Amino acid sequence: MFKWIKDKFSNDTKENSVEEVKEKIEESVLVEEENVSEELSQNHEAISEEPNLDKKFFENKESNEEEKIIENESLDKKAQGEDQKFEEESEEVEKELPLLERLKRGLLKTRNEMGVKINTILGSYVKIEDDLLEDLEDILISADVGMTTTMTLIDNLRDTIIKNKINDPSLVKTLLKEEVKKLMDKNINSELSNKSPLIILVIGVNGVGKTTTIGKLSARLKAEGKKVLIAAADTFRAAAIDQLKTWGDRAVVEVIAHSEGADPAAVIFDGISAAKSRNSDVLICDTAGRLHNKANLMKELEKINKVIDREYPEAARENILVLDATTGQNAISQAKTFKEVCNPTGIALTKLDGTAKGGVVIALQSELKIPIKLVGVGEKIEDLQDFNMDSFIDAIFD
Ligand SMILES: Nc1nc2c(ncn2[C@@H]2O[C@H](COP(=O)(O)OP(=O)(O)OP(=O)(O)O)[C@@H](O)[C@H]2O)c(=O)[nH]1
Ligand SMILES: [Mg+2]
Repeated sequence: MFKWIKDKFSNDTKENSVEEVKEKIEESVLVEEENVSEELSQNHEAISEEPNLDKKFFENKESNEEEKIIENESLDKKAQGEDQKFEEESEEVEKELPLLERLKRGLLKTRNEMGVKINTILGSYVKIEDDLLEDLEDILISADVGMTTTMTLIDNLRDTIIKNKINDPSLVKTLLKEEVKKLMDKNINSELSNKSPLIILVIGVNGVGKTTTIGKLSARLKAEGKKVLIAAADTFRAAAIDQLKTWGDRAVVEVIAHSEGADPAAVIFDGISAAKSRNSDVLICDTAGRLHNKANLMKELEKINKVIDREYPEAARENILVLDATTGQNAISQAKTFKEVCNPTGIALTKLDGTAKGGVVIALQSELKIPIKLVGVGEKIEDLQDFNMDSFIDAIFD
């Protein structure tokens, strides 16, 4: 493969053996992890610098026993107060993290798999040659970019390198990022509809993060000043309804629910009536992930769509397909199945914080042409972000 490069450049340009390159990658991943934990501990130190309670306690050792007991009690109280203050401040620091920093932290595992490894590989070559592109190919595949997308990316990159007579490995990453953006289609619309009234139907197999995403999304839309309502149309089990109500409480958003086993279309019907009478901007509908097979899924979604079309034709629609990034290429096959039975208008990709398989984003958007609209980078209410292609690519490649 890549014979052209072999012919073009001599093989003795490669400085390191494959073993040395592997060692370098491992080293740089370790260094990266150490840097991050050092950064976090510095943050914590900054918060807990003051006051030194142990020191204060020992300074009081001259006082009598009674005083000591009183002193101890008050120190205990103070320490408890400080602990609580510390926790609150830590949370504040977390909340105040700029969006980009939060995204970068959530994508750290993927970045170690891609950006850090790519830097090491590129640093180990003095010229662009056959093996360099093969090493890049391996990295992309191991970050779950997928075989088809990886081959297309590397082929396009090779063409650009030949066409522009590029020979400097340090330029390869910028070129690769550009190729990724082209393949993902810069012009695809990643924005969640801003229309009102809007119905967001949230679909996806079980456990991918539908309910959690609904909770986070309602809080966000509410913070933007929208009137939000949730319909608990996952009636498969009582716990699902309770879980949604808990999220509704957290986000301070009303949840329209029936009991376990009720007809999901009837819940949506009630949700629409409530949304109309309350003049809501957005109605978000949870759906069941346990539909076992495509025929059942199709039947249920058809019924729900019929109710929406009949009862709320004036409402704008979003069908958000939730996919779990930790399942890597499996997420692609789920997206293909859903694309056959309904019309997903966007993808919410969850659990990116827990995986090095974030490269799946590239394959999802370029192969299926469904825009990624939301990304989940943690379990907290504020860990849902709008998908911004440039920030995302910078976060995983740099
Ligand atoms: N780390 C992490 N965990 C997440 C994220 N999104 C969801 N989860 C977790 O994934 C698990 C499943 O989430 P749910 O929201 O219950 O998933 P669901 O799709 O509604 O599942 P069913 O109702 O069973 O179909 C929960 O433990 C969530 O906390 C995320 O972005 N990051
Ligand atoms: Mg659920």
